[in-house]
Amino acid sequence: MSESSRYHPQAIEASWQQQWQEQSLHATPALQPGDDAFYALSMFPYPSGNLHMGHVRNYVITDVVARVARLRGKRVLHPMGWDAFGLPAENAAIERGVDPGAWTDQNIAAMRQQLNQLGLSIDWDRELATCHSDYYRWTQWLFLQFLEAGLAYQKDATVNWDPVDQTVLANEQVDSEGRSWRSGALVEKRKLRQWFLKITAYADQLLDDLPMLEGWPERVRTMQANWIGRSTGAELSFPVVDADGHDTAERITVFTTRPDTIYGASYVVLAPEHPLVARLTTEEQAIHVEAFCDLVSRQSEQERTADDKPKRGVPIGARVRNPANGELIPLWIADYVLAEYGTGAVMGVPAHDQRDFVFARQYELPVRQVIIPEGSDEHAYEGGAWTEAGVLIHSGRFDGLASGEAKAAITAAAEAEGWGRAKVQFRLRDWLISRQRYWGCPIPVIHCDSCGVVPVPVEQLPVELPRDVAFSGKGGSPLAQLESWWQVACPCCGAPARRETDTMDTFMCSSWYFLRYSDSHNTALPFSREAVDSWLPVDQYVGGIEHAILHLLYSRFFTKVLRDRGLLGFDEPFQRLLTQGMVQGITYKNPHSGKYIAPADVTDPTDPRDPVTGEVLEVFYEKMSKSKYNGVDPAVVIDKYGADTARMFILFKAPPEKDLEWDDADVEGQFRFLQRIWRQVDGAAERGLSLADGAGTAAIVAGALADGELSGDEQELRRAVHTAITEISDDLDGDYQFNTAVSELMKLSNAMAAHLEASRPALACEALRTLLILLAPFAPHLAEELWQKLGGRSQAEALAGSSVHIQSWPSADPAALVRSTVPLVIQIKGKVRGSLEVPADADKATLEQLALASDIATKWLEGKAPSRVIVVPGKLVNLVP
Ligand code: ANZ
Ligand code: ZN
Repeated sequence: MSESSRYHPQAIEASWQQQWQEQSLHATPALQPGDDAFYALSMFPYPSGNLHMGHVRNYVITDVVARVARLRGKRVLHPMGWDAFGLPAENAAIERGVDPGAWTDQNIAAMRQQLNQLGLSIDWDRELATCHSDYYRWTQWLFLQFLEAGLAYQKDATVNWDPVDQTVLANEQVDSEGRSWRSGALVEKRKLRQWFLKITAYADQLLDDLPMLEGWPERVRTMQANWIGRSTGAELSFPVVDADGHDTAERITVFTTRPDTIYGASYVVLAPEHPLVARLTTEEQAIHVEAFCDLVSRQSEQERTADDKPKRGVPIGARVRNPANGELIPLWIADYVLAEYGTGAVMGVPAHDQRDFVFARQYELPVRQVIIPEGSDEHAYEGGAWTEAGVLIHSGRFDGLASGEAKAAITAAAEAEGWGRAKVQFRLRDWLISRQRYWGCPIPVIHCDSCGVVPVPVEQLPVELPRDVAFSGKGGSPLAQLESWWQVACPCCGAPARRETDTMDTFMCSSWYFLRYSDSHNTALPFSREAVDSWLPVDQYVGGIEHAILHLLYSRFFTKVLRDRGLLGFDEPFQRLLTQGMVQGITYKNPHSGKYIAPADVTDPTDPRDPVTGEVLEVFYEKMSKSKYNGVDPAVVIDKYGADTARMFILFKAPPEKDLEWDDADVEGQFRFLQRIWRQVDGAAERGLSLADGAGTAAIVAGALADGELSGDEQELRRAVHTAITEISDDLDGDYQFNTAVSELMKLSNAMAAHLEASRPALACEALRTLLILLAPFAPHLAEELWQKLGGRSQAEALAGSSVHIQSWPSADPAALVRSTVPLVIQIKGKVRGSLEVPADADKATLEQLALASDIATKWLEGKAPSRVIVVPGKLVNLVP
């Protein structure tokens, strides 16, 4: 084989990338009314400077989606950008004295180049970086929209303070042990004035619209629903009584989802942080209460509420009156009641709530059953709380009601008698968006002693980050230390005022970037209504499950607020969501020392041992990470095999939403498959086949099919081609089963190996052409190179109008899928002697005639008529002499 006919990805990939770029092949088309628009979007990366396999998988999946949509005639928007604010740049500034902006831009340049090596069909003209002022001026503009709508406000809040990073953390950034997700430091509680967005005002909509998102994984919708956590119930008030049992002016209001159980309340319990605790604690209990509060303040929320942790508490000495039955019951504080949820107070109903049950057993509080299962006795709760619905007992005038009805009846009574009201409670809190850090989007307000909070006038945006900043890493935000920056005149009254020095949570920047892509060069607005409405909602969003809650929830919130401000005209930003699985690497671990060993240090993979101690190692697959030495560098794979092989492997190895185990042998396998395709197509081109031969395919096929002139090989080949079209089209519809699509390509290639050479040029050409178009989304460089070869063009010749990537997705010919002939086995006296191709629809008589007329019959019956003929249609004819 000549050297020129070998597959060398390194020789073709970079030059095709360059040519596509020069031809603007991936430019976003202008949309005309009635165009079929398709918006394919990957979650944009943080520019760490290094592309890892998780990124590669994410972007390759989206790229195939975008390429398939283009081939199917859609007008495609496939952009990319950078989630570029955040702590790493600032930490680099503190540790190494580099400028965060310059550091980030370098990383962006490096990653853009790595992305380009993958052959992604991205429209780089729409690239954005959230840290550039031409982007963040609009983040600030949008913040002012929230402020104007009354959806941004300041309040004092007990916040999580990371003493190492010197910043406030959101609850989600604190792990189950109360440590910072980033620095690992034990998080402290501090009271600080913070900015919030009122996402709770949209809690109902964010929940109620979830069923609309049919193209989202069920799991993600459930996670969002749980995060929002809507509970329907009531607030009920228990008057505090004095030592004589008379009502005082003080009352404790509890939130309950089970007002039907109020007759079973045997105590009321407050969160230790509840504001009434200090006032209501009696002298005798004071030291116990103080000690207990101190203990609880050192526990994390997770520790306090975990099901398997013991529930602890102390009585504070006071008593309250049950407003339903007048009973006097004790007031406690306990760790399992949280100050932040509901009213921070709970009525304890041990018979019907498991936590209360455990608590009551521990402190010998009464357990009184007030709900019984229909038709059962009163002791159903023994061993645990009865939490199901049932019928009320020991509940005075409500006895005999079903618990569902009783909820309504008791709430109505409470409302009528002034001791309660219906209440819907959400777990969702308002979104704390302020950060005391430099490398973020400045919050565009000014604080004036006489005017209060004054928005920075729109024409003064952006509020730019100053560059002359000292990064000591100590004492909070560098902006707060830069007097020259924060000292300004009040835009209202001109008096000396103070610029806000907090910056925004980076989730603010990522809550609207997908809108900006629709109109990324707009200098008058973040986006025009026309552009955003014509491209959005995003048709397919692809990203990691780690963003299942916050990023997606915040983006949905932004969308709804901007819709209500008249800035856009749709309810949900992302029509379909694909959460791709992890990329896992082979991992070696010494089970005794717990140390991870790099695969390169394992000399014999069939008997993996610790290179130092000789101990036998554990071997398993786990998400690739630096600390486990199990990562595979995309650049190394591309250098060795090319981007097309990397893409094919990633797509073939597992369905996109499942975890993928990186396996070198399988990568090698994909490389060999591409090599084989190269040989098949290149071989055909050398035999003189050209795309031009395909021109008459339709005519030939139509004529030939009519009078049955396609040879067996030609029929087989056509069937394989049209089966591949049918199956791959199916695999790419909606669910994106790329792995089975690649298997279908393999089957087609096998059929070509068997039948291509024996088929006439028009049919061979149809097969080659189809193979390359179907392959193009997966292995874009190889498909282009071979397409041009078959087209008789060299790489240097103009690509315009001829690229494989601007062809049309083929449609299957149903006639080709039908077998017109089938094999018929001929037996002589029950022994198989050969077979015949016969028309698939031949009847018994015809089959008998064909069998008798065959060479096999002539040879074995020696001209005599058989004594008996047995015909099994579709299978065999047995001739008995
Ligand atoms: C009495 C009761 C009786 C309750 C019963 C449940 C079962 P969700 O569904 O999560 O909203 N609760 C209320 N505020 C609380 C707080 N700040 N900390 C801890 N627990 C709190 O749960 C609502 C239920 O959780 C409420 O209904 C209350 O206990 C408890 F048979 O009230 B229930
Ligand atoms: Zn003022």
